[in-house]
Amino acid sequence: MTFRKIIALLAYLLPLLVLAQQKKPNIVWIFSDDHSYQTIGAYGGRLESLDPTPNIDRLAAEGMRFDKAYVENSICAPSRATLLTGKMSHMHKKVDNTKKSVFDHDQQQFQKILQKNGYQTAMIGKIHLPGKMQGFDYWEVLPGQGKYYNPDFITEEGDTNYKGEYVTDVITDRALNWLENEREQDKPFMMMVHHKAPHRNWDPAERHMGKYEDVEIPEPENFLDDYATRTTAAHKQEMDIATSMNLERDLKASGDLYANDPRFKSRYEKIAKENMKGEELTKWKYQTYMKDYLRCIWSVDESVGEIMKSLKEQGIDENTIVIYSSDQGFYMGEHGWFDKRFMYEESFRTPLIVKWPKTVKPGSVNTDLVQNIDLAETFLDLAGAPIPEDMQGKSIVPLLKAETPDNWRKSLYYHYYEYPGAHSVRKHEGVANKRYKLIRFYGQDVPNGEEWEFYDIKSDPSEMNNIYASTDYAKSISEMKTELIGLRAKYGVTK
Ligand code: SGN
Ligand code: CA
Repeated sequence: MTFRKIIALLAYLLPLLVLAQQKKPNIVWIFSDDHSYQTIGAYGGRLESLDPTPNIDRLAAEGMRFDKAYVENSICAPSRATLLTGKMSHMHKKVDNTKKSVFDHDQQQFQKILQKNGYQTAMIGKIHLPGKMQGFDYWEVLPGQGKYYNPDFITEEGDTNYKGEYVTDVITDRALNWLENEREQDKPFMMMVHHKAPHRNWDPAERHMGKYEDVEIPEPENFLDDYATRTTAAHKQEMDIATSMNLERDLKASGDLYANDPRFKSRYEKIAKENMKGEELTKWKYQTYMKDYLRCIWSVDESVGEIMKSLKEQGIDENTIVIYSSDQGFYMGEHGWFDKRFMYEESFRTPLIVKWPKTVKPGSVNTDLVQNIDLAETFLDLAGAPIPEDMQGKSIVPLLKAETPDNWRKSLYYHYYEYPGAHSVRKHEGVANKRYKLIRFYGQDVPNGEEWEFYDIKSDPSEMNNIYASTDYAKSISEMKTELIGLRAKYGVTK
């Protein structure tokens, strides 16, 4: 080939290569802390009529809603470490929220691989993994849990304080600033917008205080659960609304902390005036908790709307995949609880919604078993980047294309480690498929060192009936035990 021809060929190929590079989809991953699927309108259920999330619902209407998305350890820092590494807690080693387990930032994480494969990466908001972030061109994160008001943020360069501002709004503004002004326009990107809300103590933005004021929030059917069939763990937890939720910090209705805050004046008056007790007080606590939680969600939902609007205005919405998910589920009064940690459905399960223009069928619903170990590989797959062998999930890209492989997983492994700890939930592991769930509580403060529960999710979706002792189910229980042993081996669980 002559020199001239080579030049001509290059002149022809180069723009195509640039075009191919640009065609790689952008990914915007909006995430929240402790957002239950029960409080997303698109998921239906008893709270749907409150219309809690119009923008997230729009995302679901334009994308795919995953109805069987789960975590492998229903707690914050481990879940985030799993999302970054694509590995189970015992593999990335951040098994609980305590300082005893440390997340080593030097380890492999999906964003580092994306970066090496031509993606710009940004992380804004809550990450809950102490230490400097790696693999991000831009990062601005909350220290630890962060604060709702006057939040501090940490960047590569140092700390910033946002005086007088509300955390969800700061995260949204910083994300929009990066999206509109800071990123390199000609490169594909992955932007993570990870909100603090609606984490405890559910402190809403001033502008949302009027929402739900005169509304009666429906209670779950098992609000007054007495745990009759359950083992020790459910009886001994410290996450029930009746006794573990406090009037001061959680409900902002007594004590000094919020005494001069006009947002909560009427609550203080009610608590001081009416001598509420027993069931009446528990029900009032539930109403107040739910309203504050839903008000916090409202800011997150606005954030989703603003980011979607910005993508459209920049003309990049068609080539941008938008994902909404959370670090795990949360109890909205089911079993009388708030918080998470247990392998029961409300906290084991988590929201997952994906909009992918021209690929995902708008308004579609997927019911395959997916887990938080899958997202890292999914991001790499979407970016056409290599997927390391030692990641433990599976890319959900085929599911997004409505092409679930025949050998897709039929069961999920779960393991919770933080005991003794906040809310006193005993250590447990378990296995679930679409029909049954087997849970083994073990270790400290579990009688005889081990207690089992078994649920038929089909006939008992609220998990009120532990049928581990039932001879009718002996065969299924034994099969699930075998499955548990198999999953432990598959994922390399040794403890
Ligand atoms: C804090 C909360 C707990 C919550 C943990 C973990 N208490 O300790 O209710 O379970 O965080 O949450 S608080 O009174 O300080 O808010 S997580 O999202 O980080 O896992
Ligand atoms: Ca959390």
